[in-house]
Amino acid sequence: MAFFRSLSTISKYRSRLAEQTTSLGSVRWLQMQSSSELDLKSQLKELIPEQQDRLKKIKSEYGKVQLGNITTDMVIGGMRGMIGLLWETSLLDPEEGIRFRGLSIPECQKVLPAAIEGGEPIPEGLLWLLLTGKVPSKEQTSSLTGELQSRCRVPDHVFNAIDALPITAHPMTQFATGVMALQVESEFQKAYDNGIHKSKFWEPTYEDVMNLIARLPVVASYVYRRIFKDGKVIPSDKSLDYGANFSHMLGFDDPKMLELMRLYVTIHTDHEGGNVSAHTGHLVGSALSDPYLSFAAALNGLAGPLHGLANQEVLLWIKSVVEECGENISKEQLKDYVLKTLNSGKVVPGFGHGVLRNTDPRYTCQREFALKHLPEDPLFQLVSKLYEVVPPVLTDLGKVKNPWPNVDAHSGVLLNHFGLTEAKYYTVLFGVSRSIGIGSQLVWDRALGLPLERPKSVTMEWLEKHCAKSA
Ligand code: NMX
Ligand code: MLT
Repeated sequence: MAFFRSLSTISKYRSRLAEQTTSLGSVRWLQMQSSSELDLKSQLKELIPEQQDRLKKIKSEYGKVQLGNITTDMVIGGMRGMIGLLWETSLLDPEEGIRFRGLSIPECQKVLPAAIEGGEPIPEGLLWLLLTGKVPSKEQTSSLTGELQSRCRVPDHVFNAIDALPITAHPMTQFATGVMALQVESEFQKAYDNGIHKSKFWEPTYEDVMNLIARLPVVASYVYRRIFKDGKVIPSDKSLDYGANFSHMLGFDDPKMLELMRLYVTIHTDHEGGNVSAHTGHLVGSALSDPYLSFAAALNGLAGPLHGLANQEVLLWIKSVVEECGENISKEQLKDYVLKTLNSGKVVPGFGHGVLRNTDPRYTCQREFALKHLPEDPLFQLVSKLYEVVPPVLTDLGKVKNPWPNVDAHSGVLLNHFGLTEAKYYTVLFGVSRSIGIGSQLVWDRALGLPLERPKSVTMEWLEKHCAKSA
């Protein structure tokens, strides 16, 4: 298939990787492109017709193939396990975890361009991969860094809208308000009002998505500096890549923190389509709401404690453990604290998952980062102890389907180590990263002409009657 055509520049390693991903996931063939193909939008223009044909073929050949049975449990149980939407950019395996266009996190760490030799991938590389299904070259990634920098101007009314909120408003409220204020510059909305043909919808969507991704670090760091640093804003540094520049604008220039931010933004981008934020962005986008409206809605889902706010909850919970029991807490004491949390009707934040049934690989790569850069950090050591203590306690409850840690169990202690100690801000970081996954899929939603999302709902009476008849 031309989408994954091979080129002579593919290294042996990449060939092996391509073979491996063929058998494992969505990527049929990974290619490294020649450095002359630097324009991402032209790449998409070439890929879209092929993918449109592919979807048409799936529809005509397999449209009536069953993908599973819907049970009453699924309908009243939050649609767990129910296949319900098309999401091209990533796929989640319950045991193995996420693959971005067929690549696992360790594979991304090997093949995506890094800012320093052997360092963490830079998020622009992942954005390219999610949009095209291809591993970008270093030149392509740098070109994308430049493209994002050229789009990062944020109009004053956005800062004024944020300033209209009390400083005590939650950072996610301030951030989502900033995103809504950015919406007034939507290219999609303008084009739609001017009567654009639906075959061209993806183009202004692409413009909005790229502008949104480019502008979010500016808005997010404004929120941080407004709330926690007396409003002293730090301008963007055009010599830096996306993740590093975001860290810089927040006020953190330690090279290790820049690496952490690159890793953080890369791994939080996408988690297939059914999670609350991605699904919300896709649902709202299906009404042809523009990417700003769709992403603002997604952020409001991310702000819930069972989803993205869990990263805030984890650090606050860890700090409450330390406050009550000290840093050198024994495993027995820690177990008692976990039981106390459960007995007061709360969840243990950072553990469990709607799909995963194993330790989240996003947790594992953060643990590896900690072992490399901050092995002696007392809160990291506490997180390591939690890994031993919490799963057996949750398993003993007899109802928890996944007792293992998720991405949020680890991120806070890393940020805290480098001075970003304000837990209430953490979900904003998650939000900046998630724009890359949701935005990439929104471009494909429009390119593939995916329809309005409108599942059927039923009442309890309907279920009683229907199930009594089928029993
Ligand atoms: N602590 C206590 N109870 C839990 C936990 C946990 N960490 N995880 C699941 N349970 C309970 C859950 O509340 C439910 O109880 P009940 O029947 O009384 O309502 C029962 O176990 C069965 O739930 P599951 O089917 O295992 O999990 P579900 O798919 O419903 O929910 C989460 C998944 C992620 C919402 C849940 O594991 C949780 O609340 N975890 C803590 C919050 C968290 O870390 N969220 C972040 C998820 C990742 N992200 O970034 O979005
Ligand atoms: C996510 O990254 O969205 C979370 O792990 C939640 C999910 O996948 O359901």
